[in-house]
Amino acid sequence: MSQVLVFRELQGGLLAKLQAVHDVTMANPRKSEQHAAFMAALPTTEALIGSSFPITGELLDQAPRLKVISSISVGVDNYPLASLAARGITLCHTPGVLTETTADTIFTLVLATSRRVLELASLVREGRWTKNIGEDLFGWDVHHKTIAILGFGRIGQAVAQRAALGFGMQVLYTNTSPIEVPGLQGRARQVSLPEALAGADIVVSTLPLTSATHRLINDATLAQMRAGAFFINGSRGGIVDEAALLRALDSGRLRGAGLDVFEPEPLPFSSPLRTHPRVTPLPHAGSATHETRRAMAEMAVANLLAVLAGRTPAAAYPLPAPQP
Ligand code: 8YV
Repeated sequence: MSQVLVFRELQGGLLAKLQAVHDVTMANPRKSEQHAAFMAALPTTEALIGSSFPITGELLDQAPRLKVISSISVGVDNYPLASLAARGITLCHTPGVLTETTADTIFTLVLATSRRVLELASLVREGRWTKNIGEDLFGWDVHHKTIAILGFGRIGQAVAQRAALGFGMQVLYTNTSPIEVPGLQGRARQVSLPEALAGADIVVSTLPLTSATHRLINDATLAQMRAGAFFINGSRGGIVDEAALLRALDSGRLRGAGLDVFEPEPLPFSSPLRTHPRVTPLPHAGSATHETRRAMAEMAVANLLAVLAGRTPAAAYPLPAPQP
């Protein structure tokens, strides 16, 4: 029996599955009333499971018995990878199970932003639809346009399939190497970042947040985008310099932005992005369907149980080799 600390709520049944074999403490440190309990449990904790909370090297210093972190997420930017490697702590995550759902969300933002869905819905809901809509409310076509996908992992490839096979779009993508995606032969082309930015009507980020991608979307890269382009962020808020994005939107250089992620999150009430007329905002809902979040939690629990039982988990994240 191991000491397990659950730091994000688990759907019914999954907590009981952990409690059947381990000594489980539930404390979500993002909730002020539970933060002290989270910190108090760390010294004896052997396993962590949860998401959406930064586990720092300083926190790891408080958890000398920690063997494994099972993240209910595919992204691992909330974890100090080098510190985990140095301490021999296993990190598990949940790739694959959220790919299609997150790609659906991203393409929802592509369509909603290009076709100005929020503005049109507000017209109806606020009782302002009193005549046929005019050019001032027209959107822009998505079908058969060119989309650039920054980052071509599972989610980027799933977005490409939706774009090319569903909407007849030309796909440009950036990646460390060319990738053949089923059904996309000849419809998707690997290009450099400048070529992607200059060549697309719609630029989509599915990039992980790393030191190399932090603030990648900034004044300089936004200036490389086509005038009238759209930018969609379905990965991490830290990839965008939000002040630069606002400048590009206010100048009209960008026709619109669809944003599922921000920095920080939740998006502060004071942020101009919250109400900007050219922005379609979502609350980090990429994987937020009943089916997918259940599948993610089930995978994370299975990963944790496997590691604690001395078995190989389905999805251990490949940590960098410990530095000498
Ligand atoms: C997570 C995410 O589902 O998987 C990720 O990396 O960003 C989200 O889709 C979220 O952190 C809740 O677990």
